[in-house]
Amino acid sequence: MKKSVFAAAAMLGAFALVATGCAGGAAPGAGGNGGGGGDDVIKVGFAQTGSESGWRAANTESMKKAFSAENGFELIFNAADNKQEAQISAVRNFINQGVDAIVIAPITVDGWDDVLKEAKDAGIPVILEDRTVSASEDLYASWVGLDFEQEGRTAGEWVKENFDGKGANLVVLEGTTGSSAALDRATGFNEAIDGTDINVLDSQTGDFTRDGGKKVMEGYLQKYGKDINVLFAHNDDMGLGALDAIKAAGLTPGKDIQIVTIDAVKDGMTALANGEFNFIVECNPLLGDKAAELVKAVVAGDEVEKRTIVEDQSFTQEQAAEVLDSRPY
Ligand code: GZL
Repeated sequence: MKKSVFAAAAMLGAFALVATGCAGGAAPGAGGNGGGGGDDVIKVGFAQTGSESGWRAANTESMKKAFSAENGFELIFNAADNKQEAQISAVRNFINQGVDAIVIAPITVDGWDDVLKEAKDAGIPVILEDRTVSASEDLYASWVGLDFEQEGRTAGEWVKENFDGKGANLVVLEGTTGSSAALDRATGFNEAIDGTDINVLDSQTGDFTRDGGKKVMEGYLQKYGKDINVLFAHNDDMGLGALDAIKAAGLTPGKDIQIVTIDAVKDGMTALANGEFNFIVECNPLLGDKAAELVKAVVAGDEVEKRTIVEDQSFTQEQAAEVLDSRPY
Protein backbone atom coordinates (compact mmCIF):
# COMPACT_ATOMS: atom_id res chain seq x y z
CA MET A 1 0.00 0.00 0.00
CA LYS A 2 1.27 3.49 -0.88
CA LYS A 3 1.43 5.80 2.10
CA SER A 4 1.03 9.53 2.10
CA VAL A 5 3.32 11.28 4.50
CA PHE A 6 1.38 11.72 7.70
CA ALA A 7 1.76 14.93 9.63
CA ALA A 8 3.71 14.13 12.76
CA ALA A 9 1.50 14.70 15.74
CA ALA A 10 1.70 13.78 19.38
CA MET A 11 -0.94 11.28 20.38
CA LEU A 12 -3.19 12.51 23.15
CA GLY A 13 -3.34 9.69 25.66
CA ALA A 14 -6.78 8.91 26.91
CA PHE A 15 -8.10 6.06 28.96
CA ALA A 16 -11.13 4.61 27.25
CA LEU A 17 -13.57 1.98 28.40
CA VAL A 18 -14.36 -0.26 25.45
CA ALA A 19 -12.89 2.06 22.89
CA THR A 20 -14.20 5.57 22.50
CA GLY A 21 -12.51 7.93 20.03
CA CYS A 22 -10.60 10.92 21.37
CA ALA A 23 -8.32 13.68 20.15
CA GLY A 24 -5.08 12.63 18.56
CA GLY A 25 -3.26 12.84 15.27
CA ALA A 26 -1.21 10.55 13.07
CA ALA A 27 0.27 7.73 15.10
CA PRO A 28 3.91 7.79 16.18
CA GLY A 29 5.88 6.32 13.31
CA ALA A 30 3.01 6.44 10.80
CA GLY A 31 3.97 7.00 7.15
CA GLY A 32 6.40 4.10 6.78
CA ASN A 33 8.03 2.90 3.63
CA GLY A 34 5.07 0.88 2.43
CA GLY A 35 4.88 -2.77 1.47
CA GLY A 36 2.14 -5.29 0.87
CA GLY A 37 0.20 -6.41 -2.18
CA GLY A 38 -2.11 -4.08 -4.08
CA ASP A 39 -2.63 -0.39 -3.29
CA ASP A 40 -5.33 -0.97 -0.71
CA VAL A 41 -3.96 -4.08 1.04
CA ILE A 42 -2.48 -3.33 4.47
CA LYS A 43 0.55 -5.50 5.20
CA VAL A 44 0.65 -6.27 8.94
CA GLY A 45 3.26 -8.15 10.97
CA PHE A 46 1.74 -9.75 14.08
CA ALA A 47 4.16 -10.89 16.81
CA GLN A 48 2.21 -13.32 19.03
CA THR A 49 3.62 -14.67 22.32
CA GLY A 50 3.39 -18.32 21.29
CA SER A 51 0.79 -21.02 21.95
CA GLU A 52 1.09 -21.44 25.72
CA SER A 53 -2.59 -21.70 26.64
CA GLY A 54 -6.17 -22.12 25.52
CA TRP A 55 -6.55 -18.35 25.91
CA ARG A 56 -3.69 -17.79 23.47
CA ALA A 57 -5.24 -20.13 20.92
CA ALA A 58 -8.52 -18.17 21.10
CA ASN A 59 -6.67 -14.86 20.83
CA THR A 60 -4.67 -16.05 17.79
CA GLU A 61 -7.86 -17.26 16.11
CA SER A 62 -9.52 -13.90 16.76
CA MET A 63 -6.54 -11.99 15.34
CA LYS A 64 -6.18 -14.17 12.22
CA LYS A 65 -9.93 -13.86 11.52
CA ALA A 66 -9.82 -10.05 11.85
CA PHE A 67 -6.61 -9.58 9.82
CA SER A 68 -7.90 -11.62 6.87
CA ALA A 69 -7.46 -10.95 3.14
CA GLU A 70 -11.18 -10.31 2.78
CA ASN A 71 -10.85 -7.60 5.45
CA GLY A 72 -8.09 -5.95 3.37
CA PHE A 73 -5.00 -7.30 5.10
CA GLU A 74 -1.91 -9.30 4.22
CA LEU A 75 -0.94 -10.87 7.58
CA ILE A 76 2.56 -12.07 8.45
CA PHE A 77 2.16 -14.11 11.65
CA ASN A 78 4.92 -15.08 14.08
CA ALA A 79 4.53 -17.07 17.32
CA ALA A 80 7.62 -16.68 19.53
CA ASP A 81 7.26 -19.81 21.70
CA ASN A 82 7.03 -17.58 24.81
CA LYS A 83 10.61 -16.37 24.23
CA GLN A 84 11.09 -12.61 24.48
CA GLU A 85 14.25 -12.48 22.31
CA ALA A 86 12.55 -14.44 19.53
CA GLN A 87 9.59 -12.06 19.65
CA ILE A 88 11.82 -8.97 19.42
CA SER A 89 13.68 -10.42 16.44
CA ALA A 90 10.34 -11.18 14.76
CA VAL A 91 9.45 -7.48 15.11
CA ARG A 92 12.84 -6.53 13.61
CA ASN A 93 12.08 -8.81 10.65
CA PHE A 94 8.75 -7.07 10.14
CA ILE A 95 10.55 -3.70 10.09
CA ASN A 96 13.06 -5.01 7.52
CA GLN A 97 10.18 -6.26 5.37
CA GLY A 98 8.73 -2.74 5.35
CA VAL A 99 5.27 -3.71 6.62
CA ASP A 100 2.58 -1.05 6.93
CA ALA A 101 1.92 -1.74 10.62
CA ILE A 102 3.06 -4.04 13.42
CA VAL A 103 0.87 -5.63 16.12
CA ILE A 104 2.51 -7.10 19.24
CA ALA A 105 1.21 -9.16 22.16
CA PRO A 106 4.34 -8.51 24.28
CA ILE A 107 5.47 -11.53 26.32
CA THR A 108 7.04 -9.35 29.02
CA VAL A 109 6.80 -5.66 29.89
CA ASP A 110 10.52 -4.84 29.59
CA GLY A 111 13.04 -4.92 26.73
CA TRP A 112 10.95 -3.14 24.08
CA ASP A 113 12.41 0.40 23.92
CA ASP A 114 15.06 -0.20 21.24
CA VAL A 115 12.97 -2.16 18.73
CA LEU A 116 9.99 0.18 19.17
CA LYS A 117 12.28 3.12 18.44
CA GLU A 118 13.50 1.29 15.30
CA ALA A 119 9.88 0.85 14.17
CA LYS A 120 9.14 4.52 14.81
CA ASP A 121 12.28 5.60 12.91
CA ALA A 122 11.15 3.37 10.02
CA GLY A 123 7.77 5.13 10.05
CA ILE A 124 5.92 1.90 10.94
CA PRO A 125 3.14 2.33 13.55
CA VAL A 126 2.86 -0.27 16.34
CA ILE A 127 -0.35 -1.41 18.02
CA LEU A 128 -0.17 -3.45 21.24
CA GLU A 129 -2.84 -6.06 21.95
CA ASP A 130 -3.38 -8.05 25.16
CA ARG A 131 -0.39 -7.29 27.41
CA THR A 132 1.41 -3.97 27.89
CA VAL A 133 5.03 -2.75 27.93
CA SER A 134 7.07 -0.45 30.18
CA ALA A 135 8.38 1.54 27.17
CA SER A 136 7.18 5.11 26.70
CA GLU A 137 3.64 5.49 25.32
CA ASP A 138 4.96 7.64 22.45
CA LEU A 139 6.61 4.52 21.01
CA TYR A 140 3.31 2.85 20.12
CA ALA A 141 0.09 4.16 18.62
CA SER A 142 -2.47 2.35 20.78
CA TRP A 143 -3.13 -0.60 23.10
CA VAL A 144 -6.21 -2.81 23.38
CA GLY A 145 -6.45 -5.30 26.22
CA LEU A 146 -7.88 -6.14 29.62
CA ASP A 147 -7.68 -4.72 33.13
CA PHE A 148 -5.43 -7.40 34.65
CA GLU A 149 -5.26 -5.65 38.02
CA GLN A 150 -9.06 -5.72 38.28
CA GLU A 151 -9.06 -9.39 37.27
CA GLY A 152 -6.67 -10.15 40.14
CA ARG A 153 -8.69 -7.98 42.51
CA THR A 154 -11.93 -9.80 41.62
CA ALA A 155 -10.26 -13.15 42.27
CA GLY A 156 -8.88 -11.87 45.59
CA GLU A 157 -12.26 -10.51 46.69
CA TRP A 158 -13.79 -13.97 46.12
CA VAL A 159 -11.05 -15.59 48.23
CA LYS A 160 -11.50 -12.95 50.97
CA GLU A 161 -15.29 -13.42 50.95
CA ASN A 162 -15.02 -17.20 51.24
CA PHE A 163 -11.94 -17.71 53.41
CA ASP A 164 -11.18 -14.67 55.60
CA GLY A 165 -11.36 -15.48 59.31
CA LYS A 166 -10.71 -19.19 58.80
CA GLY A 167 -6.90 -19.20 58.91
CA ALA A 168 -6.89 -20.60 55.37
CA ASN A 169 -3.64 -21.54 53.59
CA LEU A 170 -3.32 -20.43 49.96
CA VAL A 171 -0.85 -21.25 47.16
CA VAL A 172 -0.45 -19.28 43.91
CA LEU A 173 0.47 -20.35 40.36
CA GLU A 174 1.82 -17.16 38.75
CA GLY A 175 1.79 -16.44 35.03
CA THR A 176 4.86 -15.79 32.87
CA THR A 177 7.50 -13.95 34.92
CA GLY A 178 7.71 -10.27 33.95
CA SER A 179 4.48 -10.29 31.94
CA SER A 180 2.02 -7.48 32.62
CA ALA A 181 -0.73 -10.09 33.05
CA ALA A 182 1.14 -11.82 35.91
CA LEU A 183 2.45 -8.62 37.50
CA ASP A 184 -0.89 -6.81 37.50
CA ARG A 185 -3.00 -9.82 38.55
CA ALA A 186 -0.69 -10.31 41.52
CA THR A 187 -1.01 -6.62 42.45
CA GLY A 188 -4.81 -6.70 42.33
CA PHE A 189 -5.09 -10.03 44.16
CA ASN A 190 -2.68 -9.06 46.96
CA GLU A 191 -4.49 -5.75 47.49
CA ALA A 192 -7.81 -7.60 47.88
CA ILE A 193 -6.56 -10.10 50.50
CA ASP A 194 -4.45 -7.54 52.37
CA GLY A 195 -5.52 -7.40 56.05
CA THR A 196 -7.16 -10.84 56.01
CA ASP A 197 -5.85 -13.87 57.95
CA ILE A 198 -5.32 -15.78 54.71
CA ASN A 199 -1.83 -17.27 54.74
CA VAL A 200 0.05 -17.34 51.38
CA LEU A 201 2.20 -20.47 51.71
CA ASP A 202 3.93 -20.14 48.32
CA SER A 203 3.80 -18.36 44.95
CA GLN A 204 5.74 -19.60 41.89
CA THR A 205 5.42 -19.30 38.12
CA GLY A 206 3.88 -22.04 35.99
CA ASP A 207 4.45 -19.87 32.88
CA PHE A 208 0.72 -19.92 31.99
CA THR A 209 0.99 -23.56 30.79
CA ARG A 210 -0.82 -26.73 31.94
CA ASP A 211 2.49 -28.56 32.33
CA GLY A 212 3.93 -25.70 34.37
CA GLY A 213 0.87 -25.62 36.62
CA LYS A 214 0.99 -29.39 37.16
CA LYS A 215 4.71 -29.46 38.01
CA VAL A 216 4.56 -26.56 40.48
CA MET A 217 1.40 -27.95 42.13
CA GLU A 218 3.09 -31.33 42.55
CA GLY A 219 5.85 -29.54 44.46
CA TYR A 220 3.33 -27.67 46.60
CA LEU A 221 1.51 -30.91 47.46
CA GLN A 222 4.75 -32.64 48.42
CA LYS A 223 5.66 -29.71 50.66
CA TYR A 224 2.28 -28.71 52.14
CA GLY A 225 -0.08 -31.60 51.34
CA LYS A 226 -3.48 -31.37 53.02
CA ASP A 227 -2.60 -28.00 54.61
CA ILE A 228 -3.46 -26.30 51.31
CA ASN A 229 -7.02 -24.96 51.35
CA VAL A 230 -7.08 -22.67 48.27
CA LEU A 231 -5.25 -22.37 44.94
CA PHE A 232 -5.19 -19.11 42.95
CA ALA A 233 -3.95 -19.78 39.40
CA HIS A 234 -3.29 -16.76 37.14
CA ASN A 235 -4.91 -18.66 34.26
CA ASP A 236 -7.23 -21.62 33.63
CA ASP A 237 -4.52 -23.72 31.98
CA MET A 238 -2.26 -23.79 35.03
CA GLY A 239 -5.33 -24.59 37.15
CA LEU A 240 -6.20 -27.45 34.79
CA GLY A 241 -2.66 -28.80 35.10
CA ALA A 242 -2.94 -28.53 38.89
CA LEU A 243 -6.13 -30.66 38.80
CA ASP A 244 -4.05 -33.66 37.67
CA ALA A 245 -1.60 -33.17 40.54
CA ILE A 246 -4.38 -32.73 43.13
CA LYS A 247 -6.19 -35.90 42.00
CA ALA A 248 -2.90 -37.86 41.87
CA ALA A 249 -2.39 -36.85 45.53
CA GLY A 250 -5.75 -38.43 46.39
CA LEU A 251 -7.44 -35.08 47.05
CA THR A 252 -10.69 -33.74 45.57
CA PRO A 253 -10.32 -30.45 43.65
CA GLY A 254 -13.11 -27.99 44.33
CA LYS A 255 -13.61 -29.48 47.81
CA ASP A 256 -10.32 -30.39 49.61
CA ILE A 257 -8.60 -27.59 47.68
CA GLN A 258 -10.80 -24.81 46.31
CA ILE A 259 -9.57 -23.25 43.05
CA VAL A 260 -9.96 -19.76 41.59
CA THR A 261 -8.55 -18.97 38.13
CA ILE A 262 -8.61 -16.30 35.41
CA ASP A 263 -9.49 -16.59 31.68
CA ALA A 264 -12.82 -18.50 31.39
CA VAL A 265 -11.84 -20.57 28.34
CA LYS A 266 -14.01 -23.58 27.48
CA ASP A 267 -11.96 -26.18 29.42
CA GLY A 268 -11.81 -23.93 32.47
CA MET A 269 -15.54 -23.24 32.40
CA THR A 270 -16.17 -26.99 32.05
CA ALA A 271 -14.06 -27.65 35.17
CA LEU A 272 -16.02 -24.90 36.94
CA ALA A 273 -19.42 -26.29 35.86
CA ASN A 274 -18.46 -29.78 37.04
CA GLY A 275 -17.29 -28.54 40.45
CA GLU A 276 -13.50 -28.96 40.09
CA PHE A 277 -12.95 -25.18 39.97
CA ASN A 278 -14.84 -22.83 42.30
CA PHE A 279 -14.67 -19.38 40.65
CA ILE A 280 -13.33 -17.95 37.38
CA VAL A 281 -12.67 -14.35 36.37
CA GLU A 282 -13.01 -13.87 32.62
CA CYS A 283 -10.23 -12.40 30.46
CA ASN A 284 -11.66 -11.81 27.00
CA PRO A 285 -9.27 -13.01 24.23
CA LEU A 286 -11.42 -11.76 21.33
CA LEU A 287 -9.35 -8.64 20.60
CA GLY A 288 -8.88 -9.10 16.84
CA ASP A 289 -11.65 -6.84 15.55
CA LYS A 290 -10.59 -3.89 17.72
CA ALA A 291 -6.92 -4.39 16.83
CA ALA A 292 -7.78 -4.44 13.11
CA GLU A 293 -9.92 -1.30 13.48
CA LEU A 294 -7.02 0.47 15.19
CA VAL A 295 -4.54 -0.59 12.49
CA LYS A 296 -6.80 0.67 9.68
CA ALA A 297 -7.33 3.99 11.47
CA VAL A 298 -3.65 4.50 12.29
CA VAL A 299 -2.46 3.63 8.78
CA ALA A 300 -5.05 6.05 7.37
CA GLY A 301 -3.70 8.73 9.73
CA ASP A 302 -6.97 8.94 11.66
CA GLU A 303 -7.34 9.74 15.35
CA VAL A 304 -7.21 6.73 17.69
CA GLU A 305 -7.65 6.28 21.42
CA LYS A 306 -4.42 5.45 23.23
CA ARG A 307 -5.91 2.69 25.38
CA THR A 308 -8.97 0.46 25.02
CA ILE A 309 -9.99 -1.79 27.89
CA VAL A 310 -12.30 -4.69 26.98
CA GLU A 311 -14.85 -5.55 29.68
CA ASP A 312 -14.60 -8.80 31.67
CA GLN A 313 -17.06 -10.67 33.90
CA SER A 314 -16.78 -13.51 36.46
CA PHE A 315 -18.50 -16.86 36.99
CA THR A 316 -19.59 -19.11 39.86
CA GLN A 317 -20.16 -22.84 39.35
CA GLU A 318 -23.88 -22.29 38.83
CA GLN A 319 -23.32 -19.48 36.31
CA ALA A 320 -20.79 -21.57 34.37
CA ALA A 321 -23.27 -24.43 34.05
CA GLU A 322 -25.85 -21.99 32.65
CA VAL A 323 -23.62 -20.37 29.98
CA LEU A 324 -21.21 -23.19 29.10
CA ASP A 325 -22.88 -24.19 25.82
CA SER A 326 -23.17 -20.60 24.58
CA ARG A 327 -19.61 -19.45 25.28
CA PRO A 328 -17.85 -18.03 22.16
CA TYR A 329 -14.42 -19.52 23.10
C1 GZL B 1 -4.10 -12.40 29.37
C2 GZL B 1 -3.07 -13.20 28.61
C3 GZL B 1 -2.65 -14.39 29.41
C4 GZL B 1 -3.79 -15.36 29.71
C5 GZL B 1 -3.08 -16.66 29.62
O1 GZL B 1 -4.56 -11.35 28.59
O2 GZL B 1 -1.93 -12.42 28.31
O3 GZL B 1 -1.68 -15.11 28.63
O4 GZL B 1 -4.40 -15.17 30.97
C6 GZL B 1 -2.22 -16.42 28.39
O5 GZL B 1 -3.91 -17.79 29.50
O6 GZL B 1 -1.25 -17.39 28.23
